[in-house]
Amino acid sequence: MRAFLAIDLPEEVSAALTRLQAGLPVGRPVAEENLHLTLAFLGDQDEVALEGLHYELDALRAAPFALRFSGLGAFGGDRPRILFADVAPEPALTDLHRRVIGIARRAGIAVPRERFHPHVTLARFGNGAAPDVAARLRRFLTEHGDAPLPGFGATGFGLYESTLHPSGVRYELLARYALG
Ligand code: 3AM
Repeated sequence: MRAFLAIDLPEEVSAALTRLQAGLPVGRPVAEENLHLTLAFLGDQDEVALEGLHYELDALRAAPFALRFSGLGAFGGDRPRILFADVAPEPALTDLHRRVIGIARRAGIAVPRERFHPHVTLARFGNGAAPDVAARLRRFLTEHGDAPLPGFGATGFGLYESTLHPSGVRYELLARYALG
């Protein structure tokens, strides 16, 4: 199953992000219940590997920490693929990311070496937005890129299974790990 680890967002944060999405004229918005901050994408894993990982993550001890947003951004350059809310650098988050990647590798999960850019995906544009869509997205970013968003406390993260359905992606929480 396709799995990933993500920090959950408090309801007031998801609600604020959803209000922001409502003004977006282009792209496929991420459903409110699917908004999350990916800590690590684990790819396709069998149950045995995930059970081993779960056992190790359950034993992880880390303190909760505060996070805040630092504006909106897009991945994909001239042909944007993703609109996201940027998460301001936070050493405790970087450290947690590093630790869960280490734990996953020790559990036999080959996590790709990618730079960790903490973000919450707000909308997707497929393989790359066409020029007119990209222009409307740029206008949205100019107008709303600095919109204030509530900060929040990261108090835990979840192990999720991601499945694709004709109606869209569905995330199922498999396990939750509390911080502190
Ligand atoms: O929503 P975000 O951007 O946080 O993009 C996928 C999503 O991240 C990412 O994992 C999260 C849960 O699906 N993802 C999906 N496939 C991926 C891949 N092959 C991937 N990340 C890296 N490599």
